[in-house]
Formats: sequence, C-alpha cells, structure tokens
Amino acid sequence: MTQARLPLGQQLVAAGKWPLVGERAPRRDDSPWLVHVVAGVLRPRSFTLEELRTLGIRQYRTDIHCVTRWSRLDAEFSGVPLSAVLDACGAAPASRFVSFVARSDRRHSTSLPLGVAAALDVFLALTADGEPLREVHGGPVRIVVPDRYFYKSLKWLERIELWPDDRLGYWERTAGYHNEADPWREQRYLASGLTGQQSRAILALRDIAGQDLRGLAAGGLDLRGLQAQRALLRDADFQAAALESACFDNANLSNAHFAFADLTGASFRGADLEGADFSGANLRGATLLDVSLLGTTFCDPSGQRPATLDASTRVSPGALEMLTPRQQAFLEEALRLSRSER
Ligand SMILES: Nc1nc2c(c(=O)[nH]1)N[C@H]1C(S)=C(S)[C@@H](COP(=O)(O)O)O[C@H]1N2
Ligand SMILES: [Mo]
Repeated sequence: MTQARLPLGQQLVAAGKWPLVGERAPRRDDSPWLVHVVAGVLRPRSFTLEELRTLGIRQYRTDIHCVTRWSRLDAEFSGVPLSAVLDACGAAPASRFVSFVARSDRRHSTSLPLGVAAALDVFLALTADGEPLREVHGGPVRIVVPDRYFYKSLKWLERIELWPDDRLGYWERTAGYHNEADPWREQRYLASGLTGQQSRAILALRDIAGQDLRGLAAGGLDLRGLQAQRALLRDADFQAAALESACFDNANLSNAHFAFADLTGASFRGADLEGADFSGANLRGATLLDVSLLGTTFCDPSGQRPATLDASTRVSPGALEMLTPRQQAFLEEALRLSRSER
C-alpha cells in the first residue's frame, strides 16, 4: 500500500518524474571536486570523489518528500554513508551538529543534529537510478537525508562542518522552513510571527505589495481587490477569503492555502504557486500565466472539493506539466470542458 507511505498533504509525482527544485547548477569552477571536512573534527581532510568511493559504496532505496507537496517513492541511490566519512575524520568531543555547505553561488547550506544524522543513516549520493547523479540533481555528489523534507538533502556537497551549536541552513534561515523537517509531523514551516490581529491590521488597506508576510492569517476575510504583487506569502492562510480581482502577480505563494477562496478575476501572473491549495476555490476569470505549479492542488485526491474553472480561467498549458497526474487530469478536464462550453 503506497498510501500508508505518503505523509499527510503529499502527492505522488508521475512514474519516472523527478522535479527540479531550488538552485539549478553548482558554482562555475574548473578545479577538481573536493569534499572538505574541516571544522569540528580531529583529523581535517579533503576527499576527492575517488577517495570517497574507497570508504565503501552502499546501495540505498528511499522515499523523497518535498516540502512543496510532491513525493517520489523508492528512489534508488548509491553512495557513501556519512558515518564512514565522519569516522575517517573523527568528530571532536564538543561537536553536536553537522552543517552541509554547497559548491554553489549562494553557498547553500542545511544542518542536522549529529544524532539525527546517525539515526536517519544520512549518505553522500554519487549515483541515482543506476547512473552518475545528474548535475541538476546535485551531481557529482549530494547529501540525501531519508525521512526528512528534501530541503535537508543538499545538492553539490563541498563542505561538511561539525559545530557545538546549530548553524541554520539557507531555507531554514531565509524562508522560515522548519529546522526539523519531519514529513510525518508535517514540519514544513515555523509558525508565523504574526498574530491574527496584526494580520488584520496590515490587511486593512488591502495593499501588501512587496511585503514579507509569510504565514499571514487571512482566512475568511473580505479582501476584494487586494494588491499583493511581489509579496512573500509562503504558507499564508487565505482559506474561504473573498479575493475577487485580487492581484498576486509575481508573489511567492508556495504552500499558500486558498481552499474555498473566491478568486474570481484574480491575477497570478508569474506567481510561485508550488504546493498551494486551491481545493474548492472559485477561479472563474482568474489568470494563472507563467506560474509554477509543482505540487499545486485543485481538488483532493478522490476528486472531492474541486476548484471551479471556466472558459474565462487562463492557465499556461506548459504549467500543467509539473502537476501530479491526478491534479493534471483534473485541470485538463476542467479546462477542456469549459472550452467546449464556449
Ligand atoms: N545546493 C542546493 N541544495 C538544495 C537546494 C538548493 O537550492 N541548493 N534545494 C533543496 C530543496 S528545497 C529540494 S526540494 C531539493 C531538490 O532536489 P532536486 O532538484 O534534485 O529535486 O534540493 C535541496 N537541496
Ligand atoms: Mo524542497
């Protein structure tokens, strides 16, 4: 039964599909690939890929769960256990956390308590599906953290550092991603720092363009004509809100909650809608052009609570590609039906 293996709020990608998330490429640099294990160890070392392999390659099969609500079961990797790398270097007695840093322009990073890394059998992946790991997916070497949202699985590993205290990772620091990231406890985001009262005060003017309001509590409010272009609204709650003619152009709405919202005539040009939930929402006359729809929901898995679309709803056809099969079929059907009504 695959259902029991899918954490709450996750949906399966189509067989053979592996979505690309976050940075697209490592830093441009012609020097040979080295993985430096430098801080918090007794014997600092820099490993070539060949030296990593001599630590002992193992086969892994693991499920991938992305915070933007797509999952891929039974991904096959081979690589080297993190424990073997750390054994070779010897953790200093005071070391409690491991931080992974990427060979990428923004030095992307993420971290874990050492005890969690050991319990989850974290590994350095060198191949996926029997092939050398592709560069877009973190090749030549990435971290894989089983049983955590995939943002803990760092692509293009360059440094492993051990510290007595935690160093929050890039997404955890900048996007409010939960530092524990356990999909079985749905630890996607930290709770918003805003109270409902503060949220309502901010929304009174109906202009939040460009503001950082992740986790905003706006469920059930009358927000017709809201100006929210370029706003950062990850995980914001707009369930059952009145949002006729609202403008969310170029907003970040990943994992935003729009279930049963009235979005008649709303505009989402260029918006990031990854993991957003539009179940039961009214999308008549809404514009979803140049949007990112990875893991977006328009009805629940059994087809209940469908969003309403009609001939005046505009969705870029290319955007449907990134939906899970269930959602893609629903949207194609809804848009096809509405076209034939014309
Ligand atoms: N260096 C680096 N690693 C990263 C990221 C990133 O932006 N840069 N994004 C993370 C996130 S949020 C996810 S879901 C996975 C995506 O890996 P994929 O593109 O191979 O699917 O990589 C994680 N590791
Ligand atoms: Mo992610």
